[in-house]
Amino acid sequence: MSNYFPDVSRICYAGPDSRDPLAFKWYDPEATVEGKPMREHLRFACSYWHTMRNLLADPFGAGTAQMPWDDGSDTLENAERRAEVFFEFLTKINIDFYCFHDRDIAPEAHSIEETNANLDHMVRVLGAKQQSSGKRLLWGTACLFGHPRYVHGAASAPNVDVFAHAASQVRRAIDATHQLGGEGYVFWGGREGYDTLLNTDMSRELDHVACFLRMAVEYKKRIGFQGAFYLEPKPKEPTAHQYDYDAATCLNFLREHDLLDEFSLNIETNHATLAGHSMEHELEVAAAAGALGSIDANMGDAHLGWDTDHFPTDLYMTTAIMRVVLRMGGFVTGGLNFDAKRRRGSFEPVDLFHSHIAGMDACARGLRVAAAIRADGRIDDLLAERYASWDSALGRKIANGECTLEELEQHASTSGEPTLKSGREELLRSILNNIRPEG
Ligand code: XUL
Ligand code: CO
Repeated sequence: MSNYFPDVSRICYAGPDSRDPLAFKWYDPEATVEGKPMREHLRFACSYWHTMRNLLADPFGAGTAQMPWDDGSDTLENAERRAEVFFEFLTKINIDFYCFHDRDIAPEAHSIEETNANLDHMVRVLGAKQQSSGKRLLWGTACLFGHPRYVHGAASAPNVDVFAHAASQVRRAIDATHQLGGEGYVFWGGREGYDTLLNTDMSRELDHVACFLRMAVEYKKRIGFQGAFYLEPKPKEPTAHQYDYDAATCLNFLREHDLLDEFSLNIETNHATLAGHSMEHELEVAAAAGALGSIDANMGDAHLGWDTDHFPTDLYMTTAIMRVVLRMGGFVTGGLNFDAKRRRGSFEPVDLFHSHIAGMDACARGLRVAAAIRADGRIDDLLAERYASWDSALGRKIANGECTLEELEQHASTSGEPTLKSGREELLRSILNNIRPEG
């Protein structure tokens, strides 16, 4: 193995009392929670774009990230070196999966043929690295937002030639994902949305996006790709309005265009908050529709209205996330992908480790607390009790659609004024605060 991080050896579990900055305090990959190893619950993935390609520039200043292995060129040698560094990182941080955009791993060239050849080359390089390291691809995707040709959108572009370019790019990105045994493929509508309705035929654009996705589904079936297709909601950035606004909007779009059987959602925390929702809300909406596929684990800053992609370190939030994941029986093809970047001031290579350790430990602790909440049972019991009247004969009759308004009037007039109970919010929060992590 290469040695681009000479001062870091493999990160190990040292327990909550450890003061070693380069050790896990809560993530013990083989320890079991609810009978399953933590690594299988959490299915951590590392994003190629943030870890290898993010220079930490912001709108006010240049990149600060120190990447001594990267000469900044668009050569295949540089791309291969990045892959070398990335797999050393995955091995040392002990993350099993990764995710990429086509353009993260291989440089775009002057012709489609040359670009595809670059991609094919890097797929072979990454395939060999997966083989020797045992690492796996959680999902792949196409970058349909970076190149200037996508300025007005890709699948929603007003220009059909742009749509064709995007289609050809997605075709190859699905091929790459398939060849690398990817468990899923993400559609994040980078620039699918609008800046002003003055120049936008929204319903026409949405029909085009549906055609695009339908062609992708047909292609997937044609080549025998078994992985999951995910749609990733986001309400704004880079456009003023993104069509995949939030989970409910995506589900409605998929239902309207008869695509719901073919897609589930990849929910990202900071996108949820940009939409004015909590992550828990978005996960509940997706899970209720049987469509919670995967998670982009990050978070925003409460003081900023931007998609800042902080590493997830809020323990209440990671607990809420893992409660939903446990309740739905765990991930199938999905996992927790760190779509997260270090702060601009955290520019040293070792900060890649500190940031991932912080995120992994927060998710692991969230998992342990979520399991403890379930084992404790008080919160679930209070919830069940709150709806107990719906377990009555009348409640079941209504829920089964077998009741009429007239019957209910009869019931209301004989049962008297309903007896109400407290919602007990503070009690619930107090119980939550006092539950200790399992294990
Ligand atoms: C952008 C974002 C993307 C997608 C993949 O906000 O989240 O990185 O996850 O294209
Ligand atoms: Co994302």
